[in-house]
Amino acid sequence: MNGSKEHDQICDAIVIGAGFAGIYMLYVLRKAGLCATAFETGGDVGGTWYWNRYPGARCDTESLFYSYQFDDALQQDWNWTERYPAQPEILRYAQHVAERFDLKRDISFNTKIIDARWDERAQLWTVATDTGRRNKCRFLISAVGCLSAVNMPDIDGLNEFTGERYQTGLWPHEGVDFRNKTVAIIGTGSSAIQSIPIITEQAQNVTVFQRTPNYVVPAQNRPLDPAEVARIKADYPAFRAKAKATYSGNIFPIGGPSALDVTTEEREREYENRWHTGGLGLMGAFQDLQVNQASNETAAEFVRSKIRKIVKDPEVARKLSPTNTFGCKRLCVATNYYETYNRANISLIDLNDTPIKCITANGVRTTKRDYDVDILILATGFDAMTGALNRINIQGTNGQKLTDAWRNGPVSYLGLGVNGFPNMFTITGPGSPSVLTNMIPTIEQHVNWIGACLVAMSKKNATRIEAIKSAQSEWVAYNAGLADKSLRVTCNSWYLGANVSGKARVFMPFVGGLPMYIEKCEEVVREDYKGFVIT
Ligand code: N01
Repeated sequence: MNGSKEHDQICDAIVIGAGFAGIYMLYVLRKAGLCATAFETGGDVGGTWYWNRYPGARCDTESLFYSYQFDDALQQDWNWTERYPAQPEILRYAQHVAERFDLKRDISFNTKIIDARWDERAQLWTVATDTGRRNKCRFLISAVGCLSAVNMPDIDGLNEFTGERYQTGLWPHEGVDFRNKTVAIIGTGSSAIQSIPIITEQAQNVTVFQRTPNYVVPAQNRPLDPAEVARIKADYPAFRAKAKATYSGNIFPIGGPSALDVTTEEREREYENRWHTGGLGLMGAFQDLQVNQASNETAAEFVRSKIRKIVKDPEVARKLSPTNTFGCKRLCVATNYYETYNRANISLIDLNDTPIKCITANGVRTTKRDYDVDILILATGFDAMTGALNRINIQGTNGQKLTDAWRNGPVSYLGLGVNGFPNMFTITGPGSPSVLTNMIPTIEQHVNWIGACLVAMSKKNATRIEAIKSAQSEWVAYNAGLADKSLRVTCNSWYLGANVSGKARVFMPFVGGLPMYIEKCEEVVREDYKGFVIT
């Protein structure tokens, strides 16, 4: 590490990242009387919503619930305009929160942490940034986000392309002018599926390169009805509590029976209702959709039947129809996705028939032909859950690297702490429900837990906390056992790290659901931080 000793500054905590997790962590640390500072690669707060500015970027969780609840005045004062918030509105909200609670003064923007090392003798972390700064802290708190390290696809010739090239997760702030342009989009995950309808409306011609079709449900987005907002705000804590008691922390109901224990008509009615209601609720139509393949197939076939009805060209409809388990990859929520394929200026290339050979100076070359384009968009996702942390050189006790500890997949106790990395906390880390849930309430639960832990340590005059190896191994094995019973392990999803070449195939988020997880976290506290050594 560079930097002279006189530049070292010591604070209680350093927070990595100033997205929704980072800014709330700063708030909680300050309230606890601790001195804390955050470093953020971006030029402002917002995290994922700072970077993902592609056309159509929008959250698939309802705005009234994809928001903080720690401050009642904040949740009463802030007025969301649409059922599903668009990226600019979410970014404005993050900025509002940072300004309202005067958090920006403790954030260094445009500064990336590149190195963090634990010093056992001094009981301190030393953190270095790409701007040459060096800080010391007692606690290192990761708020790096689960989907922030973009995944560069392993395609030959990417740098040969001479036109405009964009990645959905690193979209230019000034926007992109698609008028009279020919566009290639590689990837058909959530980011592509949200942006394709809008780009196709603007561009002269769009070619979509699809490797795996996804299940896409309509958002049925709409302006929020003031009466509905008033009803929720009048009883916000009760609505929040109801959401917290569900598997994913969402407000939509989860069906009671098995999909196979109702008549065909009842099942279709339920699916139709949820399709027309819109959003992720289709996942919860029946309680066994994620564990019973035959039940799952009824939902899968329902979506395929919708595709056949919407898309006029039967061959295009066939290519768009997924055959993998419904909900195994993250369900996509969008507006007019399938309808867009009825336009004359869009073509769908199935990469299973004609794989990409390489990128040329002019566009995309498949095994069949060249597609020359003005703009190439990589909608190829993220090195999820571990990528952002692994890109920092983190070293724990005895110089052990986090990348080595996680070589065979991430190990963590509760997704909060890692054995061998004392005084390091990971907000929504691997091994916690994180991406399977509504992220902002989940972030709040982790931040509150970490804040309370630090206060408890301070009361005991304790200075060091570390996850115990056996507790960690038990937790990892418990999650793996639950994941093996779920249908979520049956496809090549980013939950499993399967989208990144060479990454260990391990189901990373905790799959047991939010209520079970929260109870476990609370039990650990009740039993004096069982599974951690506090000294
Ligand atoms: O990324 P993805 P994303 N050649 O990994 C393809 C959240 N999110 O940015 O499936 C060709 O889902 C890849 O193909 P395959 C949400 O949690 C939320 O879209 O691996 N294709 C896939 O089609 C989401 O799940 C929101 O076969 C290649 C695509 O690229 C997560 O972020 C909005 C390839 C990547 O899809 C990630 O979504 C946006 C290659 N070499 C994102 N490499 C909302 O809130 C990859 N692909 C609504």
